[in-house]
Amino acid sequence: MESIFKERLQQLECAYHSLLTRENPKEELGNGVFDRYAYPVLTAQHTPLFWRYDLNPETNPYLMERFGINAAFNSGAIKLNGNYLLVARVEGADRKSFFAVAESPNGIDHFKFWDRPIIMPETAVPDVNVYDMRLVQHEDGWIYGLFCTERKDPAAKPGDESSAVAQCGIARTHDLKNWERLADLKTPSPQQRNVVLHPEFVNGKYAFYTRPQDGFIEAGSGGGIGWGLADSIEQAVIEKEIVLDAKQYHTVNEVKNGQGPAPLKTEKGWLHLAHGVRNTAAGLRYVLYTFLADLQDPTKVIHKPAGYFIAPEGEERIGDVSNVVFSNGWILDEDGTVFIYYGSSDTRMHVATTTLDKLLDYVLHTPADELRSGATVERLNKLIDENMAYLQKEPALLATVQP
Ligand code: M1P
Repeated sequence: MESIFKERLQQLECAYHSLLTRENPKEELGNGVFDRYAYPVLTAQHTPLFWRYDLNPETNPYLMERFGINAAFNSGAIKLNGNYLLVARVEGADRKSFFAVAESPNGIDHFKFWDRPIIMPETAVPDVNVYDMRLVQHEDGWIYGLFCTERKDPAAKPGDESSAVAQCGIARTHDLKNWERLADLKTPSPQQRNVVLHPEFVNGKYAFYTRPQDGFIEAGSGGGIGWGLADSIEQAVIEKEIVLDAKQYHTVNEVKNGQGPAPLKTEKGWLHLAHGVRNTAAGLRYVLYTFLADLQDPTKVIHKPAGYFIAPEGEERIGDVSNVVFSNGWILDEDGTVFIYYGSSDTRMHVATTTLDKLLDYVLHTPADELRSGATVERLNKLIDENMAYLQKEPALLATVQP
């Protein structure tokens, strides 16, 4: 028995080591806007063996998993001391999510979980489930983690074991190790998810992107990416909530949408990444889209390319909740590289890379959705006309691009 245990442990260690040290090559060609990579950056198998197994042969002679990990996805992201850190949503086999930090020296591969998950202090009403943390380095000097806290709906009828209430939990830290929990955000909406803190004060107040929703799943009449101000962060209360990017008929966000990570400040405006959800016969489809908001008035959307920026592809399409990409973390490097971290199908994490220049070019020069097929055809014909005219003037190019 002892030799079986030892052999199995050796095999597990070997597989774990290869996974953690595997290089993650950039995929070829791409669409010119961003690059994908060959492998996910985090999966359930990236969690340490000493989380999943009792490593004592006396108490676990078969070397069975004693603590199942189902998934590692939807991660907040931040760069600290030169390292790329993801605060992942790790989901146990028991369906409970918790937060754990994984660190990489280059943001693309070699992500390794810290030895212990985050111990998130609770409020007077304990969270049943916590997930999808957005990390923000705020100008007040703290790093904030805003996340969804879910509890059973106290108004659920007897026998209803699935109705829940989602709200925004707020915690702060300087090192991602020690966290101070603050009061949950209060807003005029019955439920909230996808709440994100704006990195700067606005009129001396804390500013929040919200996602007002009527029920746990349905954004309902509230829908859209909202915005509100609060005097205090310790007891954050938003009295007035407005919608800055509404859901819209026959677009990628017809059912609902939500802010991704905190926006990046650029010279052209606040650059946003968000998710949009549409209905299909096969269920909901989650994609990522971008938009730019005015620097002086962050509630004013000034550019919004039509359609999606990233949609699920290949293995990304399949998982616990299929046909989903979701992002709540990105990192802007000093050299202008942007690391976009996104979860696929509520199962695993990926990275895509681009630059701030490319993102601004994309958001400024991709035409907006004009909301009709006819207008889409007009837009396509305009591009074809311009290309035809250009190809006539450039015979060398005409030899490679055959119209
Ligand atoms: O299952 C897809 C996503 O569903 C929720 O997002 P939203 O509130 O916009 O519907 C979240 O639970 C998210 O974690 C999940 O990826």
